[in-house]
Amino acid sequence: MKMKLLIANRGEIALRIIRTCRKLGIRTVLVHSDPDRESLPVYYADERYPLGGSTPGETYLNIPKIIKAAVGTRCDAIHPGYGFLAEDASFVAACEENHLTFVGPPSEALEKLGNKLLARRTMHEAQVPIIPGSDGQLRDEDVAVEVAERIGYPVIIKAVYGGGGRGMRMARTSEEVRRFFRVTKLESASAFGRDVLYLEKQLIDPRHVEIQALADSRGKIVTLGERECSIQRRHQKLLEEAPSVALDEKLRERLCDAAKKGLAAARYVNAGTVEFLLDKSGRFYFLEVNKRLQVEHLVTELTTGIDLVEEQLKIASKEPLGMSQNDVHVNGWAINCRINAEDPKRGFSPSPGTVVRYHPATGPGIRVDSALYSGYTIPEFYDSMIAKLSSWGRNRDEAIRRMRIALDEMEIVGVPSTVALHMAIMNDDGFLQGNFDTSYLDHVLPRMNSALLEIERFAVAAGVASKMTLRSPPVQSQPSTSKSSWRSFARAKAVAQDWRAGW
Ligand code: MV4
Repeated sequence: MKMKLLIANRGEIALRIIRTCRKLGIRTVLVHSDPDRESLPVYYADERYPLGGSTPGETYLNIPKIIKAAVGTRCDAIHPGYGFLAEDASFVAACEENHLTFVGPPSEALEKLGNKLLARRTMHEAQVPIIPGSDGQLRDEDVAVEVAERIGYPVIIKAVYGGGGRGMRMARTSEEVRRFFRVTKLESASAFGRDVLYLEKQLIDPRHVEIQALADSRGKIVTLGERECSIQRRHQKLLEEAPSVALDEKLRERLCDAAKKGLAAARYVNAGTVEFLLDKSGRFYFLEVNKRLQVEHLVTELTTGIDLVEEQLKIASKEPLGMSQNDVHVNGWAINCRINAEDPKRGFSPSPGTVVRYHPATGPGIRVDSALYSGYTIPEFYDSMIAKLSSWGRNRDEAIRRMRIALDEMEIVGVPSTVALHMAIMNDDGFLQGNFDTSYLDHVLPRMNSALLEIERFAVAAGVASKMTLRSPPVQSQPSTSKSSWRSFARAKAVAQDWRAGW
């Protein structure tokens, strides 16, 4: 592919995109903020372009600066990664105006899925099941109560322009509908700039399962199976796997068919994901379309062998899909753990800092996507995910066993991380039995938290700088040779293993 690509993102996803570009012989330009100047993707990109500034608004969200960079470096295309400008219709329009290929859906498709109500309507017209609720926006409180009484309580009042779990409230009675209609409207106006609301029946503790699809510019669509994303905390996914234990072949086929119909109706092009909620009786409902490459795309890559970034670039270059549905085979099982620099002691609040030692896990069936290196200082301006640790196995059990080994090997010293939490999940009966839904962490986290705090006490008492450390280890008073520091590391591991045996 003859192309020069600007990457409008940072961290592990910028590195991920660069790797595929190097494979395909595509030249890359990476824009970056001041704090990201010494990041790995900046080092690996063919060209670097400083945007100037630190905040997202000054840099990765700044449309004029990014367009100027792309035009000035003679790029043909822009890959937005995820987050930042990945689903921003005005950014896509700015690309189109400047004859830059946006690696993502065309603005027309973004419009058809532009907000939650439009997406709901598009899916409904395509005969994709949607959650029972209001047909359009709720004009006033009286209409809201009318709809709620018709579909039955509990209901959820949702802000059409809300996101990430913000701007939604559960109501159990007509009084609550009236009260929450008013507060959600006010909150929505101030938080999202628009106060349009709708209402849905509330599903109780559903599972969250999503279908990955690829659509080319000729209208051909293939699905690459599902990802199980129920294990999340406050609407932040923590761990994803493919396939999902909740689907049998028949249900999987119905979900994939629904995703295809929905994306076709939206005239969708490029990689996209259709999210569904699954209720306890095996019914499924459309939730949202993710119009981007997702954080968790690698579990799909591991089970299908398809390079999703390569497919995105080919589709953006107007190439027809090189595969048909019969060529897609889901093989084995993959799990992805999001490693965040977060402190379980302080309610998992982001805890940036300097990673004094980083040792990624390796070995059979292990993949790590990360821009970390020993000595790297995590900037405070961006999100707290610092690595994605994935395992693949011939079946779920093998993927879990490999994940345990990898979590045990992974060393992130200097900042607290979610490594120990993932290990606790890999040993939890509910997880092992596949018996979980979106409420999973609410139930098990209080129980796990005491274990996580135990680990910290142990680590501090033993002076151990292991991945079990939930906060920075004490600064070493005398510099040690690499040999002796390696020996103390090995000793610390032995102590940790003895201790863990009794855990
Ligand atoms: C729901 C729901 C139950 N019933 N809608 C949360 C984020 C937003 N995108 C949609 N969300 C939900 N909508 C109805 N009618 C439960 C959730 C929900 C959820 C959805 C996906 C993944 C995790 C979740 C955790 C809590 C609630």
